[in-house]
Amino acid sequence: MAHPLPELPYAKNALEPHISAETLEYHHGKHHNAYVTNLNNLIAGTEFADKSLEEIIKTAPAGGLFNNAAQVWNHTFYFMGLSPEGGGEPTGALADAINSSFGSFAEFKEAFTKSAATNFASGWTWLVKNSNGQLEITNTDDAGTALTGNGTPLVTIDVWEHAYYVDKRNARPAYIESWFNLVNWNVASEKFAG
Ligand code: MN3
Repeated sequence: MAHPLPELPYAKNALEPHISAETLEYHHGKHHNAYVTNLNNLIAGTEFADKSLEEIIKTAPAGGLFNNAAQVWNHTFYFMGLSPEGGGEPTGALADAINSSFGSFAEFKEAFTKSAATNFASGWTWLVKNSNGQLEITNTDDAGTALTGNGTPLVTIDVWEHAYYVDKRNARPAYIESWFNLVNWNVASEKFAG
């Protein structure tokens, strides 16, 4: 069972001016696609060949198979969590949880930005709903994924340099600000409710 490269739910230029079509051509068309190709090559003829992506991530030993599988999942989660109509602030239960956990959306944004800007890795920064229904910000390194952590991941930002170097060069904080203009809080709210 070959794992597909998911189609983006928007045009390559739809996230401009925040994320360029050139970035998406590389980030989705080259990087994400390479993780998919590597994953399919690594599982062919092995015990993992017929497992779901989530099962592979949860059972693979540390190393190439885990790294490529987790990067497929992380990138799909990231791209599906963005929208040309995104940005702004969440509403409803997710907004209440953000206010309860961080004080306000502005305080959440400040804390998330700081965590993503200081994540000393090629990695990911996540907003996660923990088992108490409270929200937490966590960082993972390399291919590390909130899928195997405690709680339910709601949103993520990819802070590998390939996510922003074309558009922002070394200015990761400028990329984080752009990301906040694209977050699909409707998707995050569905995960929060789920
Ligand atoms: Mn990436």
